[in-house]
Amino acid sequence: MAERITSLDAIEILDSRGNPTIRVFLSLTGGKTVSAAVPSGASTGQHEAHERRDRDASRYNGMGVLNAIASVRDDIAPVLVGRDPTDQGAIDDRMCTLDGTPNKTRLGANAILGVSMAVARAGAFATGLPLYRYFAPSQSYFHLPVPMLNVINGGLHAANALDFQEFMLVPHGAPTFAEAMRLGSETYHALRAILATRNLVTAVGDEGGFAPDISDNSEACSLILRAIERAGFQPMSEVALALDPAASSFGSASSYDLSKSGGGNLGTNGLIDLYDSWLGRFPIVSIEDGVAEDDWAGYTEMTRRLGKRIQIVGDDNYVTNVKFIERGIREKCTNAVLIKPNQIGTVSETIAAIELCRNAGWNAVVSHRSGETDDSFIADLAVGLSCGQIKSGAPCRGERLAKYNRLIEIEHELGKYAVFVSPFGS
Ligand code: 2PG
Ligand code: MG
Repeated sequence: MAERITSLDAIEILDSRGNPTIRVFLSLTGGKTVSAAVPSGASTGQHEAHERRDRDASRYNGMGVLNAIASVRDDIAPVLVGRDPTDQGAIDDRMCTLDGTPNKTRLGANAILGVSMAVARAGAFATGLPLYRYFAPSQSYFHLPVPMLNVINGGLHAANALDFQEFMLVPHGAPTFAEAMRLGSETYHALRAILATRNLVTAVGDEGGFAPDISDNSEACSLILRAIERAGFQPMSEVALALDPAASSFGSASSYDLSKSGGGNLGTNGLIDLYDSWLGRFPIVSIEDGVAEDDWAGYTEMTRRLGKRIQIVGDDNYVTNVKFIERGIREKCTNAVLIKPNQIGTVSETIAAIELCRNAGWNAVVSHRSGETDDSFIADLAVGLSCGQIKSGAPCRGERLAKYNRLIEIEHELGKYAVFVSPFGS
């Protein structure tokens, strides 16, 4: 007999920054209970789906999620109990209609996404498939994503003077995902040793990367380049670099303030000139949010100038929303999109965003949030949808490793049906 949803519940748990978030429990007629937990961002795009917080200053500085939990119990559960969990599309649609607002402000995207993820897990269970395979049941070979490991944290993720938020390792010149993680981890440890020798702090930021007290953005790239060499790897062909400046956090439209790092004020073209000059100095293969989310013309210009040489990723400007990605495709703003389920609020809409990228010939990079949980949902999503890239922070801190270790496990389970190919042509 087909499984049906018998109950839905949620509790308030804490994320990796110690802030409340929601974990949803879903039970099925056969007695199985699955759960899912929702992450939370710091450098959020302004059009992201609404994260419902209580704003009750007497609890968790207003960040409690008891109202989102009430959405699950009182609004969503009554309409989903009795439904077939494999009906993901219809269930997600039903929740959106029930919410009735463009940005999921009434029920909260955190409540809706928690349920949507739990429904996907329940659907996978009901069909007897691992989650990644449930997303593509008739597929034999699955692509493991190339990891992007954020090893130096700045911007809103660390208390140093770096304006740029993420300096990532891309260990893509490896035969398997597990080997790529070894390259990444060994480079990470080489970086720690270099920082220690220079008496720089080796404490880590929100995503497990080091947060050294340096202020020169290019010095962060130099340190990583040195670490790649010290670990014994070939810069670029084995281990490359990717950046997420998250430019909305230091600028808007066409004015960028790099004074924190001593870089002065730059216009859009000046900022693109800076990136351009770095391409000659560092083995960079990808830049995300190089300009601010409202600088649509800036994205287009950056892609025109650099898009043949490197991957240009849009995050804050697209917020995993097909409406904005369609605009990006029309205006040739980027050639890749960052995919974060909680920016849009349902699994179905997340998949629609990935499929839109694929149809446009663009890359889709699945991503964690800076505030995370031990839920590894995005690992299965990246494999099931053959996304080819994932960013989940440094190879350090449990909530980051939950995703990478899940990928190692999936690769092991797939055996010869696991494919690891670099989108950066190594
Ligand atoms: C980003 C993310 C994840 P946050 O900007 O890409 O690294 O950060 O979750 O804070 O938005
Ligand atoms: Mg980003």
